[in-house]
Order: sequence, then C-alpha cells, then structure tokens
Amino acid sequence: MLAALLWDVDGTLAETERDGHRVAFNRAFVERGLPWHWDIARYGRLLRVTGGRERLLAAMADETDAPVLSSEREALARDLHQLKNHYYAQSIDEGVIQFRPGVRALMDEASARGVRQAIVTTTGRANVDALLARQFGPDGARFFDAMVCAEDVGAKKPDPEAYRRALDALRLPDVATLAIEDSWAGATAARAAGVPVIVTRSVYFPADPIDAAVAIGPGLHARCGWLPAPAARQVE
Ligand code: XBP
Ligand code: MG
Repeated sequence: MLAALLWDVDGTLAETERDGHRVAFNRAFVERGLPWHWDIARYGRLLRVTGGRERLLAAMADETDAPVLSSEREALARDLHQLKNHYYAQSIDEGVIQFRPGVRALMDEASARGVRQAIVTTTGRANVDALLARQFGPDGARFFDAMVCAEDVGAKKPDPEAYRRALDALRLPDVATLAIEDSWAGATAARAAGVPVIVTRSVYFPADPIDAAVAIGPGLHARCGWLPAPAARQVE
C-alpha cells in the first residue's frame, strides 16, 4: 500500500535548469563582471555535479581567470550562488517556470486518496519555496508533509541522506513510499535508501541509463511510454 510520494524538484516538478538556474547563474556572472557564460550544452555537463555552489567550484577548475587560492574560490562561489538564487527566485516570480504537465494533477489525486507527500531535493529551501509559492500560493510548503532540502543534509544526491531524512520525518518504511526523480543522481539516492523510484525524463537527462529506477517514462501526463527500467534502456 502506497503511503507517500517523495518528489524531487529540479527537472521533476518543473524544468527549472535550462531557463531558470542556468540563466540565473549567467546573470550573476555578468553582475560580478566575470567573462563566464554557461551555454545550454556546457550547463548539461556541469549538471553531473549536484548542488549549485559545488557546480560553481567544479567549473572554476576549468577557468584560467578563477581565483587561485581555494579560500577565495570558496568565497566567490558562495557569493555567486547567493546572487544566482536571487535571480532564480525573480524568474520564478515572473512566471518563467511552471510545473511540468501532470505534476499538479498527480499531487491532487494523491492528496485526495490520502497519500502523503514530501519534497526531497538537493536544491536550497528558498528556491523550493519560490516554486511552491508560485504554484500553491504563499503557504505552498504546507501542502507537503515533509521537506528535505540542501540545507538539511551533509551530503547531496546521489548520497541517500536526503531520502533517509524524509523517511524519518514521515516515520514510514522505505517500501511504503515511491520517489519520482528525473536524474541518475536522484534515482540512485532513492534506491540507496531503499525507496522504489520512477524516473520522468527531463530535458537535461533524456536518455541516461538509470538502473536504479523501477520504471522510466516521458512525463507524468503521459499514459504511454512508461517501461520497466531495463526495457526502457533497450529502446533508448
Ligand atoms: C538539482 C540540483 C541543484 C540545482 C540548483 O537538485 O542539483 O543544484 O541545479 O539548485 P534536485 P541550488 O534535482 O535534487 O532538485 O543552486 O540550490 O543547488
Ligand atoms: Mg532532479
């Protein structure tokens, strides 16, 4: 019996990365007078690193004009990340990003059937609050029974810590829940916590092999195209 749905955020609730976080990072670079620009393809490669601040640090390794001292890199990454989040929240307020098709319908159906719901993400809480407020109004977070965000964990996905914390908060065993993810890192995190996981393909992870998933499909609105994970791999 399914007791709870555990929702990933970026790529799953909404396509936040390409036109949201990426654009906001680039605005932060301009604001700080940096000649850096992450195009769509480069940002896709950088997404292998989970966490925006960690992503900045990883990218700096390839920039010849990045600070040499690691303490200075850390400080710059913190500053840019904060600024990026400011621009990201602004773009959410402006309605640039909407929930993906089928997400709200499934949430409402789960809620009507008494299935509890939680957010399990490696993005920061302010980013999640902004997205939920846009969808549900100012008290958006109250729709959910638990919220685990970047600030709540020591290790981000693919580490299972976020999922373990969500199970603790809900006081549920792993098998009574189902995670919905879009990426290898997210699905691996869920599976490592014992949580069954389905993957809804997103723009940045359209075909990555994801062994951890029980099923992979095009989107939550789609009735067709959902396959068990090994079968999905064969047709990709
Ligand atoms: C996605 C991430 C995040 C976002 C940016 O997490 O890895 O880093 O790209 O958000 P998920 P932050 O798919 O688990 O929601 O800048 O707040 O890290
Ligand atoms: Mg995701």
